[in-house]
Amino acid sequence: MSEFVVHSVPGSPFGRSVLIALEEKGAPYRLAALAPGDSKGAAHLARHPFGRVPVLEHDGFVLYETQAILRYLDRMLPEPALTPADVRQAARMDQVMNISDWYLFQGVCNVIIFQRIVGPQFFGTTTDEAAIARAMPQARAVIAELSRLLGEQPFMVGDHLSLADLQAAP
Ligand SMILES: N[C@@H](CCC(=O)N[C@@H](CS)C(=O)NCC(=O)O)C(=O)O
Repeated sequence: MSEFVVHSVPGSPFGRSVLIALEEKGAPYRLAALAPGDSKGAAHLARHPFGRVPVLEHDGFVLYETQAILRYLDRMLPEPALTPADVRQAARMDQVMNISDWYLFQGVCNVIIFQRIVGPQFFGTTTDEAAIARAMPQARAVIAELSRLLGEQPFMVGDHLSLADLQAAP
């Protein structure tokens, strides 16, 4: 099996989802670390026209978009399976992944984590408390819904780790 290369900024939640998948699969991989801001440089834009991380490189195949990467890895490396065989559990997994993309990251993480951590630490910006306050209602709604779906179980879906956990946990 040839090596998987993950181009990502260390700490990126999307990048971490991919790294967890590779760990779970026991696959040979390496993190090609980018500095914050490098995602908009020419070298990375050649891999990802929208200037985001992560990007996966595998045997000449280049793929971006975290959900696409996670599903590629799960099909390419079938053991252990990270997609439930049960149709309804698989649908629930897809739902959690989209909640994570559309409501948790967009409008919550990209505001609150940027304002509190990424901006001040890497770009020298000051925290916009009003932007955080505006994001809080959506943050509460998303956490409440993910908590409801998780219930008292250790995993988001069924009795096993799935791609839903890999995307929600980071
Ligand atoms: N839809 C993309 C989103 C990836 C994304 O937004 N990654 C963030 C880091 S967690 C990023 O690249 N931010 C850099 C930027 O916005 O310039 C995916 O699923 O891979």
